[in-house]
Amino acid sequence: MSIGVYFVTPDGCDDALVRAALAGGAGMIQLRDKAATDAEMVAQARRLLPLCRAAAVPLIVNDRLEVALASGADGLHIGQGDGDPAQMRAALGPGRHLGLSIETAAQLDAMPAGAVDLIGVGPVHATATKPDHAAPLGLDGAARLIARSPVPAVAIGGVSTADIPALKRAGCAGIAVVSAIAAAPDPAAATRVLVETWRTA
Ligand code: TZP
Ligand code: MG
Repeated sequence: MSIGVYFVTPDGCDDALVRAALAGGAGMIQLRDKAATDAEMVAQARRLLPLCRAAAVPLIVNDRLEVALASGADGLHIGQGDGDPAQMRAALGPGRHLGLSIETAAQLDAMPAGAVDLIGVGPVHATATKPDHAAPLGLDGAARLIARSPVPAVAIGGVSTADIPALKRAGCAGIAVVSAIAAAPDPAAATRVLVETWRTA
């Protein structure tokens, strides 16, 4: 699996930001919004799905199984506190993607076989985007988890272009970012730089 640049939305994300990430070549989009209601997330996912489909890019919903199912999104991404991956896998049904956040080797060892398509390994660095994040792994710690993973992995948490060569060498399927795109003055251009850096690393 090659994803390249996986854009994870900030809370209250404007659709235009997702359009920009798609225009810049993002390979996967995750709709993550800790503040929105389920109904708002379903509505936004339904608006974004045709854009993602036109770009042949999967749209994944963070945390909320019901939103993923009601919107017809391509999958779900859950954290360690969001339920049993095997149950989520069964509830999602065949053909939908399931992602899981992994912060430690113990969590990776506890991951049920066959349930998860992709892990998000992190945080690589401390980040203000997720105030309750676990201890940062650093590039070496992230690389060790990526090497041990039975499924493809993306690295997340304060990731920037400077991290890309080491993460690609570690065997990542891609990098997952919020701020590197969302906080950039030109999000489409920032995505393009990340994609190109990934491609040539
Ligand atoms: N999970 C671990 S770190 C993180 C998430 C959702 C936030 C990543 O955001 P940023 O701005 O790319 O550091
Ligand atoms: Mg979660």
